[in-house]
Amino acid sequence: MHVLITGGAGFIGANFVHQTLNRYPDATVTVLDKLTYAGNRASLADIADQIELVVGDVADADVVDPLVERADVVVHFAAESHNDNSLRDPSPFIQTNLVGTFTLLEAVRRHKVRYHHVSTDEVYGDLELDDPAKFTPTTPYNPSSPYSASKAGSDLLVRAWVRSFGVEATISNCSNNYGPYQHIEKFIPRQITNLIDGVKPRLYGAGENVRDWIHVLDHNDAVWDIIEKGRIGETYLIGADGEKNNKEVVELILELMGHDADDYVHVNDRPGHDMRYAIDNTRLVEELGWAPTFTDFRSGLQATIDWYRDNEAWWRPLKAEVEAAYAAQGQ
Ligand code: NAD
Ligand code: TDX
Repeated sequence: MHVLITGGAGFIGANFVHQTLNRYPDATVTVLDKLTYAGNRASLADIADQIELVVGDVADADVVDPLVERADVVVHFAAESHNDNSLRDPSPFIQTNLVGTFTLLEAVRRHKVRYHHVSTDEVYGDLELDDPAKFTPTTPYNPSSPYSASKAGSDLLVRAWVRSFGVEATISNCSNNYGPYQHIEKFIPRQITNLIDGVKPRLYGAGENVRDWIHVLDHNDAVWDIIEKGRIGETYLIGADGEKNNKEVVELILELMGHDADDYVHVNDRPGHDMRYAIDNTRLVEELGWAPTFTDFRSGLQATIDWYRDNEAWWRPLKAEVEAAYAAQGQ
């Protein structure tokens, strides 16, 4: 089996590349990654001799076409992924997330290659804190930010290419991931690395916003289950019943790192900040038999803290620039 993994030098993609080699030792793996600020060659260093890394843009048809032609399956992770960046400058989100997905879809259509599209629960907008509802595969799309709008648009392109051109595709919409190799611009690794640096964690607004946390390895196991057993044209929601508000998460990080649980600061809120995400994973569990392995958030978070402590060389070069950009926003 020849697998083409886009965005394989990013957080979820790099974990997926490692998991793919464990799950299919005989697979041939090609990674297509532009190595933007979010891509890191070091995330693949230990397996560099077992994969092919092509540095290129998913929106470049000349690069994409020959790679797709020789693949049996394309798993598309590459994206601009950070909401705060999309509020500062939306343009790369449109180019990579929409034009990039369009470019891949045209190539898989031409070469009749199986395609899996990795997306987010943010396409559904947000829920009220007291709403008993969760997102399901039939929840209407209602994205809030340039990031989530670009992901929503890319999902709709996939659906249209399935219906109009018979492309063999599946889509997954997953909740917030945590784990090793996550860029330190994101909430959990930002606070862990702040504390390592003796800086207090930064909570946007009141910190009541709820995210439905899932360990990245559980997300990726579900992606492989969908590729192997999922129904073509279907959307699967991936989540592990991990709802927590941001304040609870910061308090737990502080406690696990040996600080007082209230030793954080409130900073400017994110404009348009989604209040709550929650996933109903019934289809994934009942149809494909998936179950999460990381069911204890506390121990998953402890392992993640240990990873950032043990891998300072991986994140240190990024820290000053990330914090300078946040400081400019009062965050
Ligand atoms: P990330 O920002 O850590 O990594 C993105 C990767 O894509 C980087 O390696 C980057 O270099 C690469 N890339 C960016 N633009 C590219 C381009 N034009 N061509 C080729 N490569 C390009 O992102 P992530 O958190 O690993 O997210 C991966 C995917 O999962 C995204 O599609 C995201 O929308 C989705 N997702 C993320 C989460 C989450 O919690 N992080 C949750 C649900 C879904
Ligand atoms: O310093 C911070 N303080 C803070 O309170 C940061 C960086 C974030 N936050 C809040 C904002 C969110 O409510 O924490 C929550 C999580 O923030 P992010 O890590 O930026 O994630 P989010 O915006 O929820 O989006 C993530 O999950 C869905 C990923 O970045 C997306 O790629 C994915 O689609």
